[in-house]
Parts: sequence; C-alpha cells; structure tokens
Amino acid sequence: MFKPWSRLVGMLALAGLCATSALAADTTSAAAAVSGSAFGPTDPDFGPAFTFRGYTYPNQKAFIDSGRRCSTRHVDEAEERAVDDAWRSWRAERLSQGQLVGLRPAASVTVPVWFHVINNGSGIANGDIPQSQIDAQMAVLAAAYGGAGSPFMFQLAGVTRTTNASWYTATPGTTAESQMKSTLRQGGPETLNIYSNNMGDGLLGWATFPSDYSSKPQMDGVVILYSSVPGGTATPYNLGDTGTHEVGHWMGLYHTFQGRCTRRGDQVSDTPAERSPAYGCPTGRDSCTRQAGVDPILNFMDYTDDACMIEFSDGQVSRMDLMHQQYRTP
Ligand SMILES: [Ca+2]
Ligand SMILES: [Ca+2]
Ligand SMILES: [Zn+2]
Repeated sequence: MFKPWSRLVGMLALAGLCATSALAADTTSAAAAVSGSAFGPTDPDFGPAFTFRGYTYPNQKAFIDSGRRCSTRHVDEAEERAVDDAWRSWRAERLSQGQLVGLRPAASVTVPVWFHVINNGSGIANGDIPQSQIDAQMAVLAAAYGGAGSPFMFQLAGVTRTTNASWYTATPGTTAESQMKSTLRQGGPETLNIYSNNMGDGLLGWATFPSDYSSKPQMDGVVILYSSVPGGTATPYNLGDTGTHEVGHWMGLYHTFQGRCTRRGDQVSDTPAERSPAYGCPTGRDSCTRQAGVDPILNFMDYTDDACMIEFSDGQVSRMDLMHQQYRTP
C-alpha cells in the first residue's frame, strides 16, 4: 500500500527492502535522529547511552520507557484483553439485535476536527502556527487515511487560538493538560480534538484511546508538538506524521512494537512483530527473527522519521473502522 504523494519525492531510504543485517542497518539509518551510538551491538533494548533531541538516555529501553517521541500511555496485556473482550461483547450484542457488523466503504465517514492552537504569544516561534500549516496538517491526514483506503475523511470544524504559558508546555497527566482540554474540547466521541503546543522534554505528541472515552470524555483527543506540522522545525519529524500517528492511537491502534515479538503483538495480524521502536529509516531491520517478515518500519505506528512512515496495513484499517463503530459512532 505505497502511496506516491509528493512528500516521498527524493526519498532515498525506500529504494528497496533488503534482508541484510538488521541491527547494522538500524544503527546506520538512525544516525539522523539519534546522535551517538544508537543501539546495542547485541541487544536492541539495552544498548549504550545516546542523545535524542537534546536528552541523554542510559539505553534504548530507558528511552522507550520514558515514552519519548510518542508518550501515549502504555496499554498492558490485561487491558489489551479487556479491550478485546469488550469488542467481542459489543459485536455479539449487535448481532443478537440483528445488526450486521462489517467494514465500511472507503471515504464513507466524515470525522469533524477541532484544531486548538496553544501559543505563548504571537508568531510561529511562539507556537502560533498559521492557518496554512493547519490546512497542510489536514491534507496529510487526508492523504494517509485516504491513501490507506480507510472509511475516514477529516473535516476541519473549527480552530481556536489560546495564549497560555502553562498549557503551552503541558505534558501528559498534568493539571495543565486537564485544564487545557476541559476548557477547549468540542463535540462528542466522534469529534477529533487536536491540540498543538510546545510540550518539551523531546516529546512529539500523545493521544487517548477510544476505550478511554467513556471514563474521561473531556481528556479525549491528541496533542502534537506545534513544530511537527508540515513546514515546522522539528526535523526529521516535520511532515505532519506525528499527527497521523497520534490519530492512529485515537482510532484504536497500538504501536507496531506493542507486545514485542509475541504472536499477539499489536493485535493486528498483518503487521510483522517488532521487538522495539525503529528510528530513522532502517531498511531491512528484522528485530523478531523468529517471526515472519521484516519490521514494519514504513508503518505510521512505528517511531521512524516522518519521511519513512508511509502506510497503514489493511488490518490496521479494519481495526480502526471497527473501533470507531464501537466507540465513536453515536
Ligand atoms: Ca502485528
Ligand atoms: Ca521478523
Ligand atoms: Zn504512539
């Protein structure tokens, strides 16, 4: 499911998927995003210390545990099972009522979007991104979800702009996050609320899951680093795919490395298992050698550079569609 939209022009790393030594490719290709010796020579989880976006981590596992790039909360195996059970119950109930449960056609569902720009004053340098960048972010969502053949189209319902120093640096789980969202959030479970701010700590964004909505409706939504939108300064994460990735969580997807090398993995059967996040664009990386397929480094739900992540799998599209029907369809 490769989509030749314009931002891929000039990409070098996708010339071919060769099955050469995974870790070697990993270390080399991640150099743009991670300075220093990126991953360990034998164990990708416990390599040497390295620096990422100005922060030094003792090893890669510490980096992952700290939730960098995306700090969407980790879902443990028990919760995965609970979500899965809830889906089966929902499906059984629908069927018992004589209602069909199936996948919907491409471009058949319009998701209303509110975009909340949090700034620290006027001008792009203070996070007050222009309408043109909001429109460009919407176009990236349209290309990603449309290109994947998903049911989802995104329609901008409104833009808010707020100057607030505390919300400008809000991180997950803080009072600032709660205040920001409870003040600004619009719509019900079907409405996508995107907040842009300057969260700091090397973070690029976080999201809530569909199953979180009923207990914390006001917290529902995604937060992205303002400079991750197309044309922003967060190179190599400035083509808008932090937005694509976080909306993937909002639609019910886990990271491709969820579950590491286990068979259940990310609960999507057509994404190959992956032991840990991939950075850069490590063509041919295979971190789960006993599981079929090379790592899904091109997938929007991995941690690779924006220019590298270009696809959702059919299984992910199905999961998003069903989760949306269960949790986000009034
Ligand atoms: Ca999988
Ligand atoms: Ca594999
Ligand atoms: Zn994520």
